[in-house]
Amino acid sequence: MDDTKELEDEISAAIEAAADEAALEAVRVAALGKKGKVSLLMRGLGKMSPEERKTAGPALNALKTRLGELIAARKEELAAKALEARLEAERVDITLPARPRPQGAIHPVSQVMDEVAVIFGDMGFVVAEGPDIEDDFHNFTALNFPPGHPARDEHDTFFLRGQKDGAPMVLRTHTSPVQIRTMTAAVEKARKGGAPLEPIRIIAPGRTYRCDSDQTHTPMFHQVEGLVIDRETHMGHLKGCLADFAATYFERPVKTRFRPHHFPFTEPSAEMDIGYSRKGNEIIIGEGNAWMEILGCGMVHPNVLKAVGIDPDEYQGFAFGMGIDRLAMLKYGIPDLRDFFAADARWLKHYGFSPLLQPNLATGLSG
Ligand code: 2U9
Repeated sequence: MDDTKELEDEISAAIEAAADEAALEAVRVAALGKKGKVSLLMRGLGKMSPEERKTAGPALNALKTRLGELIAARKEELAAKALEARLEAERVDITLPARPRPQGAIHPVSQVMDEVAVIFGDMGFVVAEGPDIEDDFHNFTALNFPPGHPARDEHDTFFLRGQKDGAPMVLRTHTSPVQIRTMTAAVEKARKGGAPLEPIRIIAPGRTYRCDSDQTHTPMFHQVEGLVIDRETHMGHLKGCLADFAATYFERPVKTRFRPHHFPFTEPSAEMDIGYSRKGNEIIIGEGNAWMEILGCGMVHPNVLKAVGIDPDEYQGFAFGMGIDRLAMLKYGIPDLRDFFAADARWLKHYGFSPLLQPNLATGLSG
């Protein structure tokens, strides 16, 4: 019996010393496995006299039970320790700031297109779009450009190999063709419905192309043009609409003036300047004795109305056009137009806008 006590001490110490579940399992097998020390003693019972077996049997069973319990307890202990170790190793400190995820940014051109759409949207204008590749009729003839007009020259316009009605297709030089298409559709709708022409109030933002490239001109740039057609629209509506636009866009009172000008598609035509002052090399928009032109406008030329089948004695309207890139540079102090198209992520990070921003007149156009 002494050697079972010795054995029990030896195995108990081995159970206590087992550093992990695998080691503990090895101790269990060595003690209670088929060839384990305790199992061999159990097998020895068969060779004992009935007398001896009467005490040895229960003693060995009790030993086996005790060791089994010790192993089970140690197994739980080790499992708890292993879990503790995992929890420590895999701990997530939820108080850490979120991992910085590279955020994109909205390009100033997209931002300004949204702002302009919100401002004119509030005045009842709808956004209209059209193709970048246009035919001669929609880009020139319908807009009262006579044959041989310099704007039709190659130095100004990108001509494509494709032709329509014998004239080359072009990359549109303005978004005016969109207004032509809109008026044509409205005339068609009125004719089909046997109803009078419905008033038109659209803006046409989009890409435009000119064969130009220098510090202030890029071959592709962005314009937004607007068109109002109704029965009694006059220059007062034009001036009020555009003066309002300027103040709303620049989000402050802005002095405006209208200077006579000429465009083939409007008569009379004007350019609208806004007042500004210069402090050092900073431009302060709104007040001051200096003037800068921000858009062109005028009453739609009768020839343009006739070209789309609208009777100029019945209907009249005004139109305007402005460069979006230039409006962005002015409002957000962006120095070089060419950077707009350089796709430099650092530039965009600096001058770009949050994708979560929704320009609106209530809380501000630029957040
Ligand atoms: C139709 C009739 C008239 C659009 C207009 C301007 C004046 C104008 C330039 C401003 C800067 C283009 O981006 S820019 O280079 N545009 O000055 N645009 S009136 O007049 C129209 C348009 C469509 C049917």
